[in-house]
Order: sequence, then structure tokens, then C-alpha cells
Amino acid sequence: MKALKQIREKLEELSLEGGIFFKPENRYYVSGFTGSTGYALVLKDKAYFITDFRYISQVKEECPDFEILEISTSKTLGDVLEELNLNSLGFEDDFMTVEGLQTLKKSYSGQLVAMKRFIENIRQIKREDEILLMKKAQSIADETFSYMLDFIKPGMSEREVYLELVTQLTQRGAQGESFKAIVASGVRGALPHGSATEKIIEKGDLLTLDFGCVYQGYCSDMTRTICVGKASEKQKEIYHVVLKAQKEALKAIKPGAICKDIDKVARDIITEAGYGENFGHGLGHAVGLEVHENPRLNMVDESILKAGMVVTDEPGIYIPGFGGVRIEDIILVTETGSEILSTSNKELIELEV
Ligand SMILES: [Mn+2]
Repeated sequence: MKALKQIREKLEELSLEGGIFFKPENRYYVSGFTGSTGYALVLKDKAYFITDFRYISQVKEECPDFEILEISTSKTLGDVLEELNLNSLGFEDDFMTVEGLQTLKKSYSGQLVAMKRFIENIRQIKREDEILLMKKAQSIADETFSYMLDFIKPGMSEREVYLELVTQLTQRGAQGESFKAIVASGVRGALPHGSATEKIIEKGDLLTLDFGCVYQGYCSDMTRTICVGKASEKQKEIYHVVLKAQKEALKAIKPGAICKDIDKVARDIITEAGYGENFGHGLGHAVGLEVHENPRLNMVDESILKAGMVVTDEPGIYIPGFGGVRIEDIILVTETGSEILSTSNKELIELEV
């Protein structure tokens, strides 16, 4: 796989003989394996895939750089590692359970060292081939949004809209949703993470759709808030504050920028407009094989943006009893600035109903 060289350099840096990866996104990144059980073991000059009977042929197909080692009910992961005579092995301390670690220690006598999100850090910078897949995932979402603008009518329930959204994403080639889509209308728009209910969408409601899909493992993420009918002055006012914050923060996204400074650009605009209290979440997050990755564009993250990172810019205003607005784009940090991957219109859309 493309990542093996980088992983080996990092193992060397940490003075580890090898690293074992089984968090599904990391395992896929390291080995290409799409199944649900198995361990990718990367050593200095060899790579093994440790799995059971069910996945042997799949590993042969998906992981050509890996030699297969079989485990079973009578031969555990620890037994296999012990046989390989490895003195020090890195493990995913953010993913391994306490029980898993105890079981491993029963049969493996070498040193186990926490890798501290080792692969996640490598994953922050996307390769060209990964960027292409993310663009594809986002284009499926953009096309779906455009379809949904014709589909949505007053009188439908949020759930009906949700089901159609998922169908459309899937029909356009997505493996599935990258997270359970948010469909929140009217007063429910005040819930930043309001998933679809039986509530009927009414004429004049603001409707927030926050959704994404997965394409060959890679996630997209976008949010648009539309008005189902003509927007009131208050709805327009809030929309335009959020839009201004979103656009100004976009300009701040470039290599070398500090994450928390980008959050501040949007937060200051919303606060100055009098809605600071109504923007209770961070501005954005990185996206990749997982929909929420580091770095975070929030008030505390001091990470520096680098070319190849993909992040979201998604300010919102939520007013209990009234509703809410959130607008989210997904953006690639480039050598010279940024490229917006989401192409859907973000000026206020008032559906003709
Ligand atoms: Mn998001």
C-alpha cells in the first residue's frame, strides 16, 4: 500500500519493531482491507495480515503486499505475535479496549507501546488519490442536494425527506451515509444535531440538511439551510449573518493558518451581530476516512493547516423556539490557498411552493 513507507519511517522514529493496526479506518489505510475482522501488522521489512478463516481469500485479493497469518479460536493474536519473536510493538491506544490489551498480554510477552494516533496523524495530509475519492464523494452529495431541492414540498415529514436523501446518495454510487443525516425543520432547526422525525415540514420553515456519503471509504460532509417558501425578515437576517461568517472564515483557510484563528473569524462576526451565545459549537473539523478527524477548527485547537488537509467550515446560529441556520462547505487546503470541494449554491434558497 501507498502508506507503508511513511509508516515504517514513523516506526523507526519511535524505535518500534512493528505496529499493529485494527481500527477499521486505519487498517484500511494501511492495508486496503475492507472486511470487518483482522489486524495489519507492519514490520520494518515485512507486512502481515492476521485474520481468521472467513477473510483469507478477501485478504489475498485486497492486500497483495501482506503475507497472511491465520488465527482461530485456538490460536490468538497474542500467540501469533509471540511466535514472530517481536520485542516491541506499537498498538492503537485510542482504540484498543482494556480487555483487548489484557488478553494480548496473556500470550504476548514483548513490550506494547501506545502509538498515540500515529496513523491518524499521517492521515491528516491527503494524497492525490485520496483527494480524488473525496471529490467524488462530495460530488455525489452535491448532485443529491440539487435533486432534493425539487423533491422537498411542504406537507412532507422530515423522515420522508431523510429516506429520499439516503436513497439518492446510494443510487448515485455512495456506499452509504458518512453519518446519520440531519434533517431539521422549523423550530427543530435550533437543534444543531436534530435527526429526522415525523414532524411535518411547513410552508415558511427553514430546513437544515446536514449530510454526507462514503465513496470507496472516503467521506463527504455538507450542510445547507433552505427556506420552504418565502423567508421572513428575521430568517433572512440570521441567514446572512451565518453566510457572512462562513465566507469570511473560508478566506482564512490556507496553509500556515492556525485552526483557532479561523474559528475566531467566524465567531467574531456572529458575536458582533448579537448571536454569539447561539453558536455553541466549533467552526469545523477535518474529514477523510472518518467524517470527524483532527485537526478541529474550534476555539482551542492550535494546529497549523497544511496543504493536503481537508476541513469543513460550518458556522451556525440556533435560536430555541425559532429555529436555526447552518451552512457548511468542505475545503481542501492547497499549496497556495484553498479549494472548495462542495459546489452547491449557498445563497439563500427560497423554494417556490
Ligand atoms: Mn461537518
